[in-house]
Amino acid sequence: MTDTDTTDQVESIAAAIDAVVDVVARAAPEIRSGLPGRRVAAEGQNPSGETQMAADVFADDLLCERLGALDGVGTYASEERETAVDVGSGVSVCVDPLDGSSNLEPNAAMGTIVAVYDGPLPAAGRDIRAAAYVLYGPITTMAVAREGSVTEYVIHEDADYDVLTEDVRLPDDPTVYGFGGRVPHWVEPFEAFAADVESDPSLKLRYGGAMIGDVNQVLTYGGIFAYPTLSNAPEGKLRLQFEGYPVGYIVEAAGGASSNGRRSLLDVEKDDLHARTPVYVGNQELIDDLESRFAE
Ligand code: FBP
Repeated sequence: MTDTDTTDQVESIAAAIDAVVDVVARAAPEIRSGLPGRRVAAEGQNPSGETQMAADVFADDLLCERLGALDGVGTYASEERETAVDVGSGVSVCVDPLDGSSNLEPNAAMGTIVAVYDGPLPAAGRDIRAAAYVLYGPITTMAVAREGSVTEYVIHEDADYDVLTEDVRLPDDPTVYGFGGRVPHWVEPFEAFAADVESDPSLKLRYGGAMIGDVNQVLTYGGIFAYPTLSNAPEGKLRLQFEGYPVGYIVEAAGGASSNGRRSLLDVEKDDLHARTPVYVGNQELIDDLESRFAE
């Protein structure tokens, strides 16, 4: 909440967040059970020029309908649509309906990411009031960050959900890392950092190709996830409003750190709804080390 928000505004934002989280949790089993027949490319591309799967479109339509119907939600935006949809008045909700949908064909983990902003889109990182992700792994779980702490839930097939862990914290001793992008496209500061990480005997590679799966490993075991700046794509691959801000907010609320290479992801500002950013999240000391390489 901002310093100028009145008690009524604070309460209505909190109620909107409760409702958004509930809708996403209850939609998760439906999204999951809708996947088997939708492992095929849809006709269009998303605004970032990537091929959409039928499952991306299905999850986006379902979440737009359900979240857009909530009192207290003013705007719905998704990675799968060019422009935001005006759905009433209240918070702005940004969704990546199926993060890592290229994992559908090999049947590997995927996620749904949601960010709630108190302000118009594109929002600033510090406008974020809550973020959550669903992880479709062997079981369906959901991590929700709000007011500086993260709660993990298990979502059952009947769409009920229970708390698994309150106040999720990154372990102090990191053990895993996962870095995206083709290695020949890594730039020198990141290459040097990655070489040190790879030769550290306390760390091992765990990369699954869906950010939510990879970030959840970092939350569970401690470590670092990166989709770095690349020589052929200086802003990397991931999108700030839909992926960078929410994942940065979640990892910071769990006691970790986030960065675009120079500053917290929450302090990165871009004026395009679909802007990209390099993403580095994990234990504070690893992010500090990473940032020191880009400062040299
Ligand atoms: P989508 O949102 O289009 O699924 O792309 C995001 C993503 O799948 C992330 O979840 C993941 O970290 C990254 O792309 C993987 O990219 P790559 O295939 O280059 O490793």
